Amino acid sequence: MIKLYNMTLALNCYKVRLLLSLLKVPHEKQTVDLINGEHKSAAFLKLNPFGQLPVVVDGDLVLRDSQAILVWIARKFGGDRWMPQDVNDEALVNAWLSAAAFEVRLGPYDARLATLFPTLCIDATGVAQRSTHALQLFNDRLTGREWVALDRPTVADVAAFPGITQAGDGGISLAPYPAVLTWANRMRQLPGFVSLLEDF
Ligand SMILES: N[C@@H](CCC(=O)N[C@@H](CS)C(=O)NCC(=O)O)C(=O)O
Repeated sequence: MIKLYNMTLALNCYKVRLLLSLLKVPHEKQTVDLINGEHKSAAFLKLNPFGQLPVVVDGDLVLRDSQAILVWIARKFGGDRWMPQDVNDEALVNAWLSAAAFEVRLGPYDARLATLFPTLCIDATGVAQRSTHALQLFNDRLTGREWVALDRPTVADVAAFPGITQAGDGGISLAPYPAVLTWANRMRQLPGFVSLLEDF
């Protein structure tokens, strides 16, 4: 069975839990105490030399990085519905996965870290401006369309959802971004959706 090294409040872990739940993939979770530095212990660094969550283990496969994990789960358990095989569609999904890992990470995700877990935030300078930049890009993209990358939900939506929707934890309001708010509610209607704090 797949094992997810996890911390409930860590948004990169939530991305993975969300897709596991949407695809109803059986798995077990092992909590890693990020707050007290367990992710920098020798035992954990053997698993992931980057010293970060999430990590997924499935037999011989040890996989880090939430985007890579989403793609792997999508392909292995969801066919090409959540991660398309078509080369153009795949490229679009990859482009928005990168936006989740970069613009969202440096904006609302880091704004939240700076507020809730200051010791885990590498550089909080300019997070407000970077949040505006990231959220405006997503709002523009989602204006007149239902999903981030394609005309159906993909891993790009799953990757973007946690950092964007928890922006309020970092004092960033989503009110100026109506298309983002509508998309977030659409995500919440997906069968199998779980919220950040939901145990399943
Ligand atoms: N690119 C990685 C980033 C992982 C990451 O930043 N994880 C956070 C938890 S959400 C972490 O482990 N932070 C502790 C650290 O970087 O020391 C991913 O997308 O999984």
